[in-house]
Amino acid sequence: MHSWPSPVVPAVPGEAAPLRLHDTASGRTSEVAADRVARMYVCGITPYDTTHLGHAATYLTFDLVYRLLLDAGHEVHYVQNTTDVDDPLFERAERDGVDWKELGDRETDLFREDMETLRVLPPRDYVAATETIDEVVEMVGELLERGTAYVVDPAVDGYADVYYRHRATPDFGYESNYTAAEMAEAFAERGGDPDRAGKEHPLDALLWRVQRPGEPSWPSPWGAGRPGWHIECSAIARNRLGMDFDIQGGGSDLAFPHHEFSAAHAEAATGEGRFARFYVHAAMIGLDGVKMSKSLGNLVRVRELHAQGVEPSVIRLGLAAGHYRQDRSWSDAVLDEARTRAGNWRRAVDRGAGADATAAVADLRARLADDLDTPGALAVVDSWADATLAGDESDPGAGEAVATAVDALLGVWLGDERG
Ligand code: 5CA
Ligand code: ZN
Repeated sequence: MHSWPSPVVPAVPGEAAPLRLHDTASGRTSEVAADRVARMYVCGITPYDTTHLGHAATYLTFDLVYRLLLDAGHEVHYVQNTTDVDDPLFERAERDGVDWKELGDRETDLFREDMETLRVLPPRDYVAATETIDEVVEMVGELLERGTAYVVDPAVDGYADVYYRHRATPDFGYESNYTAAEMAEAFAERGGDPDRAGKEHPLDALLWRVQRPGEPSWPSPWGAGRPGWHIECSAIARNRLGMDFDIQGGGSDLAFPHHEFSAAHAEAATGEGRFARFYVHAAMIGLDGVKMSKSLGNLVRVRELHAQGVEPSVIRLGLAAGHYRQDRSWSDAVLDEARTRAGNWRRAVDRGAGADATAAVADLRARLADDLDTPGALAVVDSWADATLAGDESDPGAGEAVATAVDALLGVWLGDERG
């Protein structure tokens, strides 16, 4: 399906710093040693109630990754999915009396608009689950062939669903590093079905769900049905990026089971080593201390803030005020601080001449390249703005240079307020 329009990313003079990121699997922060074409997959939305600030924070985090890779001279092959066929979508469609497909299409459109508003760089391949059923069917076939998947005995409840043997890869658990107890808890909480009778083990993950009454279905050798969740991202990523791609990303709530199983499925199907080199997770955004989620309903939506006159750069600055790996809350105080900051930066940039931009831009790059230290990066620009507003005019082209760097590297627009 189509992606969204790309903002222009200006080139930044000076030298880029190589990007270092924290990898959940190894627990280490190290250089992303990508080839000329860096390959990144980021899990997309389940399109039924978007885009809240938690979603925005996660996609903005990977937008920074993208921008830093570009700055370092890479081309980026970015792939993102939408989970446009899944239980929560059906439940919302049923509640609202709309067709699930229409709901998914409408919400995906809204998401695209929100991403464009926030000046998020679009994926090259934006892929709906419903577009890739054949890829899933093929991969489930590979897993069955290799003996790493099995069909549940239909005598149990009438449905011969296909499941993945969770221990089929020798190092299952390497991605999240969860203990068995943590796995059991997270699996039950995040879309798993530990109590489904007929499975060999409670942690085995659904690959193909045979059609239940009222549910959409597609043909397969195991009967009409629909894909499980993890196999979808596994197939979409592998078929576009290959194995051993650079970055698999998402929110921290996806570390287990979703990313663990996406990786394990692809590794078991191909026997070709690891799925991704880095597993990168953005922490959770809450509202006044409680995790923001569609199921809890405590949402602040991007489009509502924007409609209230909050400019996109202020949303970006509010979310970037904390580090991406730190759970944090949105609040009026965060919003006020971001507004004040955007105002200071704009006033400083508008002076034209200002404090030394070369040093500020180098420091900004260094902070961002160090595992996206956005609090440090904002502090660098704050100091430059403070010095400039205090009267330092030593660098005649400073305003434009800093505005360009802040635009390219942080996605923050300091020109005329837009939209
Ligand atoms: N479609 C699946 C991924 S394949 C999914 O998790 N969709 S989602 O709509 O529930 O979430 C989309 C992205 O937003 C995921 O990366 C998720 O981890 C992230 N996300 C959801 N809630 C929050 C939150 N409160 N804070 C930060 N990120 C969040
Ligand atoms: Zn995913």
